[in-house]
Amino acid sequence: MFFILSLVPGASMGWLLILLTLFRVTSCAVNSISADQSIRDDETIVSANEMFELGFFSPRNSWDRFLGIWYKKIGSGTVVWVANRQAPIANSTGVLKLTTEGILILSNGTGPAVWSSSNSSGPPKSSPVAQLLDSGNLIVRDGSSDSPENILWQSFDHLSNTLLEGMKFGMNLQTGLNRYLSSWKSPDDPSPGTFTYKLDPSGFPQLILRNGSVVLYRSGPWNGLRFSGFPQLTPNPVYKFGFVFNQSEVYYYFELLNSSSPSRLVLNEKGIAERFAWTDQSRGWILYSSAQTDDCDTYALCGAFGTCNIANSPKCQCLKGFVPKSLNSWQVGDWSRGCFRSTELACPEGKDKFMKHSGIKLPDTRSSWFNRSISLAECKKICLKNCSCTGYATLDIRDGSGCLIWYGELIDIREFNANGQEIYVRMAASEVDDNLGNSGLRRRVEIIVGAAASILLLLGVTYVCIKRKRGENFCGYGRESPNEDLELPLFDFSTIASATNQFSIQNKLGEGGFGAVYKGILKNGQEIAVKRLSETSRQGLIEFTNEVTYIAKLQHRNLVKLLGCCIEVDEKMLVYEFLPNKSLDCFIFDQRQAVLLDWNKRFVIIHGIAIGLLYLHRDSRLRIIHRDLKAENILLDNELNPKISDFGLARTFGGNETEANTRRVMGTYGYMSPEYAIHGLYSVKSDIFSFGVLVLEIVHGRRNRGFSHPDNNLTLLGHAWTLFKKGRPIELIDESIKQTINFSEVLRSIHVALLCVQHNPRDRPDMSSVVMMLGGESSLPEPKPPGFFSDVISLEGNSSGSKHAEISANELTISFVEPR
Ligand SMILES: *[C@@H]1O[C@H](CO)[C@@H](O)[C@H](O)[C@H]1NC(C)=O
Ligand SMILES: *[C@@H]1O[C@H](CO)[C@@H](O)[C@H](O)[C@H]1NC(C)=O
Ligand SMILES: *[C@@H]1O[C@H](CO)[C@@H](O)[C@H](O)[C@H]1NC(C)=O
Ligand SMILES: *[C@@H]1O[C@H](CO)[C@@H](O)[C@H](O)[C@H]1NC(C)=O
Ligand SMILES: *[C@@H]1O[C@H](CO)[C@@H](O)[C@H](O)[C@H]1NC(C)=O
Ligand SMILES: *[C@@H]1O[C@H](CO)[C@@H](O)[C@H](O)[C@H]1NC(C)=O
Ligand SMILES: *[C@@H]1O[C@H](CO)[C@@H](O)[C@H](O)[C@H]1NC(C)=O
Ligand SMILES: *[C@@H]1O[C@H](CO)[C@@H](O)[C@H](O)[C@H]1NC(C)=O
Ligand SMILES: *[C@@H]1O[C@H](CO)[C@@H](O)[C@H](O)[C@H]1NC(C)=O
Ligand SMILES: *[C@@H]1O[C@H](CO)[C@@H](O)[C@H](O)[C@H]1NC(C)=O
Ligand SMILES: *[C@@H]1O[C@H](CO)[C@@H](O)[C@H](O)[C@H]1NC(C)=O
Ligand SMILES: CC(=O)N[C@H]1CO[C@H](CO)[C@@H](O)[C@@H]1O
Repeated sequence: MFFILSLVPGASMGWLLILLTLFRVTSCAVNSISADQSIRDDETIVSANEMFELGFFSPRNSWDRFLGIWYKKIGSGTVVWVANRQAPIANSTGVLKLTTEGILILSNGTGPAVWSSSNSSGPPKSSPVAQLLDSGNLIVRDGSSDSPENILWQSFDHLSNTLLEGMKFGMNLQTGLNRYLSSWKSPDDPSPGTFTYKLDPSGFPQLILRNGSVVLYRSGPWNGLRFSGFPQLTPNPVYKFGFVFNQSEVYYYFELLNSSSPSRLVLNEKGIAERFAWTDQSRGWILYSSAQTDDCDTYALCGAFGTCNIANSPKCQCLKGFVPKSLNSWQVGDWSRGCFRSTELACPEGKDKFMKHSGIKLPDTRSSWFNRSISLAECKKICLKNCSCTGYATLDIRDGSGCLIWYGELIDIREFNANGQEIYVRMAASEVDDNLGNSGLRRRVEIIVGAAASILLLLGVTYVCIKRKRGENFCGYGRESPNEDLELPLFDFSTIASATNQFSIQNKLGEGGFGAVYKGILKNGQEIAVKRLSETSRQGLIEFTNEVTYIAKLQHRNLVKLLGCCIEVDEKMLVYEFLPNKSLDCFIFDQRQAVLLDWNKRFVIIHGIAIGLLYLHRDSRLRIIHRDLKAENILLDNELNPKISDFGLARTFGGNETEANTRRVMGTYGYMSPEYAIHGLYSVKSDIFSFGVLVLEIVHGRRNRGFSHPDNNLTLLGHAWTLFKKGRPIELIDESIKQTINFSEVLRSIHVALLCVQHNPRDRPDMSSVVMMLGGESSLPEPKPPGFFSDVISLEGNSSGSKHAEISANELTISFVEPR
């Protein structure tokens, strides 16, 4: 290009453009090079369909040059393959050359090869060609067609961190070639990180994700429809998938349903296997699904013969007929030692029986044996004959055919709500009552007991808790129902009273929506925060138990941790970890403190809140709407990382039930979305609205509530939108941190926030898009005017305010009365 420019020094701009365009057209037409041809740093080749491009690139924040393949037509250059991952080239002098032997050699121009497609140089080939196919596969072929026998080498045999359509994720059993994903070290560095996601051929094959040599996650064996541990893998509008397993090869693959809407599987730098789907230019890539969704996906979390259920607390339980090996560590949440049989097997006598467990992820198959033509009945017989056999299952759940047998300990079992499968576990005959021992039946009993427990819960938690307390030191309801058994430590009133210095005023941290919060120090020195619910508090028993139930089940870096509770006659208290740096409002709305949170920290906080909220909305499996997100409810830890607190108003919503109507409008003015404040309609999109308000407050350093711009009476939202539209968004930034801003991050935050506070819930992005947009991975749509644009919100009440409330919004007076 520069060459052409220098040829036509006097040419007008129009001519230049034409010349450049011509040059581009001709250079783009190339999708291959032949022997002795090369690609320099400023050159690329492009697949015939223009979907993929091969050339040199630098990761962000880096000068290093790598040879790679990326999406050209879409996706702003998302890299899918890298050649010289471990040997970057320092200067823009790199050259990729195809030798007459059909070997690709990459060098820095003068030095030796930094990467090559093969070490052994065979005899010269007749007409070797390196070509970038429409699939994104870089092949070296000798011959005119790309039929398999002509292919000398292909990039699809050497995966980086991305699985594309047409790649085989697995093993060629004849050559031993195992194609696996390995993570980048960081987003800025494509060299191999510690994480790998690889087909393991021992026993019945499964995919195993490791950190170095440590197993982090296991897909489970293929069961005819999907991987046993990946229930989300179901027919979907984006891709078809399958698993090939015969004498010559074993691999997973997928096919796009619409080639203009690509999808890719990526092993990211944090060791999570994520699938992305392309939407359109404005929304870009979205996170479509993730192999690991919650703690129960952690390999062997519950140890041998333990089973994990994310809806239970604690998550881990022993399989029926098994008890914890170490009761002490089990009770403090270290389940790794697992469980052992209550009654030993009587193996050689052949009297053992099997207990059926349903709805589970099959245990680790590395110590398994299988045969596809053996029926389940024969499978049972084979298992009985060998004393080290511990369980069996069918291989293919579509027709119940085949036999899969485990030897030794059963490891890494979890329970699913849907799409789980069955396993038969060997037990001593006395443990299996032929009529009742069947766990399907047990399940039904549990459901009935569970329902009864819920009713009990409504009738009077206090009673149950106090009654329980005499026996064991746990706070929960209805021991019969494991699903509702929280097993949270129950604190004595006297313990808490002495820890908080008899709830002295010096220990008081503040007044929350439902009562006072105190700092306390337990005898062992641990600092705690105690939320003492006032007797007159509107948080009744129902809200209280809601909060306890929800928080106890949630564990996330960006959520505050509940340590226990205390329920005594007239007292209800929650005990949390103590976070020394108070809540976000103490910083951003306080002139003196504001400088302590420079832009960098604020951006970390915005991101952290987004991640926490994403977890609540999507990842926690419980799917929770917070309903009262505000600066006061964001606590900061020692490193000023945000932690979302106060789930008293949280509600779970099922997979389908994404919107609900409530007659009890609660929450805090200034953060409530229009449809919630006015119609009592809440959904995840109400939280998104609150999140948008919060981000604008973090940027601007003033509350939305009570904000009225002197010039035009606009709300903070209206003011922000107006500035944004005028191209002056930077004027929104808090004076005290102006020196520290990163322009592109500020702009992006404001832009995303404005999208979040759109009037129509449908126009607001969901949390996963928000996270992606904040990460700067996609272009953003133009925001329309926000909800509550120019209203004067006249009401100063909040969630603890009067029962009768009035707000005036958009010259409309709405009143709502709380039902009795
Ligand atoms: C190439 O990079 C090295 C190290 O970064 C530098 O010392 C050298 O001057 C560069 N050479 C050229 C030709 O740019
Ligand atoms: C190429 O690499 C060699 C050896 O690694 C080095 O000596 C030389 O300076 C490099 N050349 C450029 C242009 O970077
Ligand atoms: C080439 O040889 C090096 C060192 O002997 C080895 O690490 C590398 O894997 C080989 N590459 C290929 C493509 O066989
Ligand atoms: C992976 O292993 C490294 C080193 O062993 C460790 O520092 C890191 O925390 C591990 N990461 C995960 C996600 O397990
Ligand atoms: C294995 O399956 C693949 C894909 O269906 C097929 O191409 C191949 O011929 C099969 N090999 C054998 C030995 O059955
Ligand atoms: C495929 O996707 C493109 C772009 O997203 C869309 O325009 C087209 O209608 C889709 N085709 C089919 C058959 O769904
Ligand atoms: C599977 O079982 C069948 C029938 O018992 C037998 O003929 C076959 O050899 C077995 N296959 C393997 C691999 O053990
Ligand atoms: C039981 O199975 C194990 C593991 O496959 C095997 O090593 C052992 O020989 C078998 N024992 C008998 C008696 O078949
Ligand atoms: C969820 O919604 C889909 C489509 O609206 C419907 O077919 C399905 O039955 C619903 N599932 C449940 C559990 O309500
Ligand atoms: C702003 O509101 C005040 C009080 O409601 C009113 O007097 C004033 O005229 C308004 N200003 C504008 C510019 O609308
Ligand atoms: C600003 O933020 C963007 C996105 O996070 C980052 O790529 C860039 O390096 C930052 N710039 C500065 C000067 O820190
Ligand atoms: C900004 C700020 O207040 N930081 C404090 C957070 O908490 C730690 C531990 O108490 C203090 O050392 C910091 O000064």
